[in-house]
Amino acid sequence: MCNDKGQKMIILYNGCNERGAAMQNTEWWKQTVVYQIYPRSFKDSNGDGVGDIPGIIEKLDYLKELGIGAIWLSPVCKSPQADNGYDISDYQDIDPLFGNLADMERLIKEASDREIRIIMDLVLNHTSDEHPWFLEAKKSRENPYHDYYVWRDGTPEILPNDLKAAFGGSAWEWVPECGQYYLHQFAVKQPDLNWDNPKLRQEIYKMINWWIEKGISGFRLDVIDQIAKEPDRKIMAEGSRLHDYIQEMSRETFQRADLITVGEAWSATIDTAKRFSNPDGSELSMVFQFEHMVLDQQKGKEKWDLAPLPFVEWKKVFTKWQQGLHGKGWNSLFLENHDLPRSVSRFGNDEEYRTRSAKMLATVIHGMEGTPYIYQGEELGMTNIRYDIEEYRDLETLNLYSERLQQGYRESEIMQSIYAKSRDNARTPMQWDDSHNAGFTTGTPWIRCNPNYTMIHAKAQLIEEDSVFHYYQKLIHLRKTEPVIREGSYEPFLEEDTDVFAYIRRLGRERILVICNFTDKELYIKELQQWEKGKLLLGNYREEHDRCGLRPYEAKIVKEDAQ
Ligand code: TEU
Repeated sequence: MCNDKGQKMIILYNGCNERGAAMQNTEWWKQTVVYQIYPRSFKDSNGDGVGDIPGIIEKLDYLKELGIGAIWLSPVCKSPQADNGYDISDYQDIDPLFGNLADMERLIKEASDREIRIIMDLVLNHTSDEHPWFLEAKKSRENPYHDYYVWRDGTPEILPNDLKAAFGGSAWEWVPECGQYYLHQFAVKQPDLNWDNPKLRQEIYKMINWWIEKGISGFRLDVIDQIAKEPDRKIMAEGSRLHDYIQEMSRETFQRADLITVGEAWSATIDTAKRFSNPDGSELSMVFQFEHMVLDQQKGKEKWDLAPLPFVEWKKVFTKWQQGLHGKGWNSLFLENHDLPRSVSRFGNDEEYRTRSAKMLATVIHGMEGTPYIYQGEELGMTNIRYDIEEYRDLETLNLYSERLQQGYRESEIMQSIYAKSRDNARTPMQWDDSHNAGFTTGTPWIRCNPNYTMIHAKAQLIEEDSVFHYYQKLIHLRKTEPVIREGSYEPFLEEDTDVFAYIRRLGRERILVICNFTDKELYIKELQQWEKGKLLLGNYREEHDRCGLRPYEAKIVKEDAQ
């Protein structure tokens, strides 16, 4: 059997891929909406305070009702949890915190019964330092696993170079048994794998194929642009062999089935994204790029160095990606994930206009070309949190706090950065109902619930016709029924306007306008007169009173059949 990329496909198992035969030649992942679950914060089924796989199974009907077609599951493999699962010690087993392999198999089956596919998070740049490969590797230079990791000579006093780790401190850690340093781009407990070793690469491919055979429909590839690092040249992302490795991995694994693959690539540019998401299928389906996520910080500094969002520039980043990949690659569309703050707190108004602005932000993203990703709780308009420093759990936040204190920053200033950008903003427990601990757990949650769960929760939103949840449901439905939203070209509208985000999508004779007011002011847009005859497909106010008017945080999608 061949897909439309002309590649041979082997259907390996009974699951969505086989059942959905009609979808096989249509790149199903261009037609679907993905929902990201951060398992530890989603739903706890056994009262230990940590979300788990049986908890996810309990909530599949909720996700079915929302209308999503796939779940991206943040890591559930065995892990000491130094970085909440992004430090894997066994790729082929489930961490007991989350359940066991039988639970995972049941999840795949139960999701498939509801036409929902499971996308696993593959962390291939590094393992845990407790992975058996690393336990062997650090025994001696002669150990057969030594070369699975990245080592450099030095002395305890002299580091190989001044490379820094993403979570603070040097990227090099000394191992006296070997008389060498190992590289860790992230925490000390996350040693980097050496992709230049062909045996390691084969072990990884074997493991990926094992998961494909279990019925996994795709993979999100953690920091995939960093696997081909060249630490001596201080090149961490986009090393010279990166695309060779991705193409080899794709040939040996992904191309054997009809999968979705999305690589996390902070370094991606339009040019590299065209390679990553080449329509010939030689690499991945798409990447997560972050250009729209790094503008509200001071130029050349870190995310903690806050700056107001340059709105017009932000819109232009979207235009660049929408136009740059049209017909030449594929975009992922998102405003949130488990590493980012809540979008309604960041780009909207999480007080008076929370509901309205959450819907408005959803409209901006879901009107574009690409595959939209919803992060758990985004569909409820969940907001950022402010904890005392002792209550934060994320190692990045905690390291930053002590590092900046040492550097002489004022505590209040550090806390402002943490309130705005800490990864824990997105990691508070999912708000299911207004019972104790938001219906997330019967025990003590691993991280405190956002106290606003008494007001913001799924139970109420499932009842309330006008809820953020139901608005997302409508957007997902619209994407299914309107080819122009899935495939149309993109053209900015009112590009220099400092209050309004608007664009036009075109496909054949059809065109739609997406227009969103990013302020709490009433606006009059005379250019909307040209759209007077159009039909309002969706809006976030009950009724439209004036085609040219935009109320606070109003969003509209208007469709017109061109003459
Ligand atoms: O994130 C990669 C990454 O670069 C982030 O750590 C990012 O720099 C940071 O969140 C922004 O401040 C991936 C995972 O998504 C993240 O959860 C992991 O901690 C990281 O890789 C290491 O595996």
